[in-house]
Amino acid sequence: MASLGSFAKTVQATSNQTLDLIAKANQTSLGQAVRPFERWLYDTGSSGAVIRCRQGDRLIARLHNQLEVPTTVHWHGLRVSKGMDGVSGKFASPLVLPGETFDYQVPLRDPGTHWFHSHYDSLNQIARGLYGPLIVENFDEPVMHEQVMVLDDWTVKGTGPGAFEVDWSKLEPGLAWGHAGVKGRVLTINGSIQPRLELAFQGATRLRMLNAATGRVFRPSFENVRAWVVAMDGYTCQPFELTSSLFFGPGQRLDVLVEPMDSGRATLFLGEELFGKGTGFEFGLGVEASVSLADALHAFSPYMPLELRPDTSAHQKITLDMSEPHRDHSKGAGMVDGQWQDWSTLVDNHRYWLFNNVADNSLGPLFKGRVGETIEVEMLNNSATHHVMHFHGQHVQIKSSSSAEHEVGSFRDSITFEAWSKATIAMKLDRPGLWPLHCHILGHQVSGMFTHYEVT
Ligand SMILES: [Cu+2]
Repeated sequence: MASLGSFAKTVQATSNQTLDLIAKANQTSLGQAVRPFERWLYDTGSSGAVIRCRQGDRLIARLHNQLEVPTTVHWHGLRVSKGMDGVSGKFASPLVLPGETFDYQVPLRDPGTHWFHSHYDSLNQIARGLYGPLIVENFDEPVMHEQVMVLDDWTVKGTGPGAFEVDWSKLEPGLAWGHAGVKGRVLTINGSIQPRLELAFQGATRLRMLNAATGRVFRPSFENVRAWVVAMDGYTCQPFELTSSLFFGPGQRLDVLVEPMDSGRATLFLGEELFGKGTGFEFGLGVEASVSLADALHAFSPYMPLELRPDTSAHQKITLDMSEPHRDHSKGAGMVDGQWQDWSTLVDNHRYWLFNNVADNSLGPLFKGRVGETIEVEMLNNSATHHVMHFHGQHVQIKSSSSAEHEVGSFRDSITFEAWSKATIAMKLDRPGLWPLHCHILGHQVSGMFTHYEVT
């Protein structure tokens, strides 16, 4: 039976009201195939709501930590000030202990589909459900039927439907971190195996898709709908028709305008690279359309905030090399705390990934720059799996890429790199602080792929 699942309700937040965001445990079910279990959620009056705000407003969110562990909230896709980013320690955002509260001030500069999630023990806390969609409305875009779609996967044990049990042990350090990351066998949309998804008939629906999985790069494709991509990572782009599928990495958002065709059932397939078209999720057609697809598409054009536009010549050029520990390097396999280590020492300590030969940011910032400077980063994926590079603090512009799926000229907060691909990005530094840069395949983040940069 189809269920509304999570994210069926919406709370509208405005500048003059504090929104209570309660992190707590709930008994939940993903559907009949999986036994009920304890899931962690943000409650805003109803558990697991979509937060909607307006561009130009300020979100004031009061986190109440009712969990038994510390936590934080990261505002993914929103350009916040130092201390509000949800990364604790030297990154200056407080760790919110059990029973404590903290007020986050989130300026809503950039419209689009964004999200918020824990950034403390993130692999574990995001896997358990501590995330939610955050939509910043743009008044210039046409009003139409919308469907929020939060994609996730769940690690389970057991022998089959009805007997599956969610299995948190897969989050423990293990070889999955050294490969494609931790991936679950059970896929959900809005927390349900059989979600109720509704399209408008004879007109446009805006799908606001979010990949909240900790390790799975989805390849979404549609059947019996016309589908046009209008935004990636919240940033609107020149609309293009989605005729096959594309890489949709953890942390990323994808806005697609769809219109059902006359024949056949409208279906979204969530596949993976090389594994066919994947699990199908069918749409119902229950809502009358307010705008045609053709008219709706006219209203979308690339969003490029002036203050983020990099200068044509960079003040600094940096290289970021993503690799596994080296088996044949003369000095050693990789560095931790300034020391070269051999391959088995790194792997025994679950250090499976390196940035510029270094695991865990242990040589200090990747670069230091001043506000106003333009930094160019050549990003090389010298490995046989995907990585999703997520920039905190500033957003970046893709300047060139070896991948046909990277829209050159577009702005992003996250970029999915296919195996052995590379891209050059440029960023204009506009907010002081220490800002993380890490892989959003969270098993990679905790096994070496975490660094930072410093803006003064
Ligand atoms: Cu990675």
